[in-house]
Amino acid sequence: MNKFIAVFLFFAGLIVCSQAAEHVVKVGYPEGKNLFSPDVVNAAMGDTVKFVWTSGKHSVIESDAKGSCKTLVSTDAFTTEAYEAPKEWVLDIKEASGKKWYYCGVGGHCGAGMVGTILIGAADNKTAPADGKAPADGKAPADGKAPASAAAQTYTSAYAVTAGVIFSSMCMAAYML
Ligand SMILES: [Cu+2]
Repeated sequence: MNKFIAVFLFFAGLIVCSQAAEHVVKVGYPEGKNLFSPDVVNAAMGDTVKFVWTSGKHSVIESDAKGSCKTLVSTDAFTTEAYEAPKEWVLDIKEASGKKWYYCGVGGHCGAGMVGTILIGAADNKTAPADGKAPADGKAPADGKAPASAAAQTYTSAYAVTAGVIFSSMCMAAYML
């Protein structure tokens, strides 16, 4: 393994990551109660959240607070009709940061906990360093400067390759999910 491979892997990961991700939220009754699954999604600007009705009749209505069953009063608020499965509805994330909450407007569902949250621009599961430097907690130099010895250089390469591989696979996994 050499630095070229590390750099290649890192940028491959970056390219995959810079593409918009699609987050799927199941809408229905998959686990013994009406719910959105997952009920919390981490999204970034340009991503989409695809709601997939799996069973029953449900709607997706933007609410005014976490866990709230009250419709957000805003011209930008999103809302759907009450659809029956199978149905798909896609929400585009146009904001750089913030939170969106939503609930199901079908009788009794929200009160029973059919609510969801979209966290936009929040820290998510991309743990690899964004600047491409090796992690500071390992044996690689914490300041990111070129190491003085060949042994240290090997460590830097190994960390960069590891970070590149982890970063790439996490991003690809996130992209494919
Ligand atoms: Cu519902």
